[in-house]
Amino acid sequence: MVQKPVLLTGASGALGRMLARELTAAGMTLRLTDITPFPDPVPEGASFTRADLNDGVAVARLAEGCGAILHFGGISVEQLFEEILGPNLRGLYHIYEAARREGARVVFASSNHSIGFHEQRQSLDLDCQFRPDGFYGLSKAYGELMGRLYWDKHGVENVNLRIGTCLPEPRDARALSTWLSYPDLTRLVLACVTAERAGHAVIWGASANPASWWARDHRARIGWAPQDSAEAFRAQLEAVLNPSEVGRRHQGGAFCVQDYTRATPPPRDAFSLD
Ligand code: 15L
Repeated sequence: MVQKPVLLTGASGALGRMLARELTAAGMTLRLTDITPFPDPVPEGASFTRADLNDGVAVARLAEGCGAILHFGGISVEQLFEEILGPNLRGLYHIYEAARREGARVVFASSNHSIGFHEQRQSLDLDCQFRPDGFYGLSKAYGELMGRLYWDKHGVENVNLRIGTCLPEPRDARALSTWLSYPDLTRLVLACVTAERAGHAVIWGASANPASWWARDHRARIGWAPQDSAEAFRAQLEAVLNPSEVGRRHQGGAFCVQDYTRATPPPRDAFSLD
């Protein structure tokens, strides 16, 4: 699978730029794409094509001959439904149709915001209920279920990375649980592309943080174990808390607070009344 080119969407975003650099350095041949121009010199071993995920023909063309699609494109923060709809829902369908045609594996940048309304004091397995904390998180749950459908119906392999907080360094108390270092993400993506078999897999995208809320996923199948940890930042970060009670209570943090209109907190157990 590694010998074939790999398509990377969202290449001009922070994670896309970092992956473009690191994956080509690791010997991968990349086709980079984004709706915005690539801001860096295109690394050796890569090419860049500007394209809109709404354009199914362009996505299909870009994926021709690819062994894997790293789907990091689309809106990456909470937005109005109409803004999310094109890139994150229709765009994802174009990615999966292209993968189906090419027999390519999809590595999907999902997010902890697909489960963001679970409380921070809860510990979750990969088969916990989706509890999206906005339209963005809902689009990530949809993306994971799209992967479920295309594996069950068409045998399209996919690995869904429920990414926590992927930054060069953690910046607040919540990230002591959610941080994913850049090197851990790079190793994770490499493992997803090179793993012999993936099926439909879900992996919590977080470093080896002792304060993690997340356990039990498909990392062994992919052959990945995180090596970094946010714990070294504890002293400087444990007092950096979200100003809102809603943000401190739930795993999605600040995303839960946006457009929140309930008078009382949602139930801790997904299906209970209070
Ligand atoms: C995400 O999914 C976002 O793309 C990113 O901007 C962060 O906010 C991250 O989650 C997080 O939860 O920290």
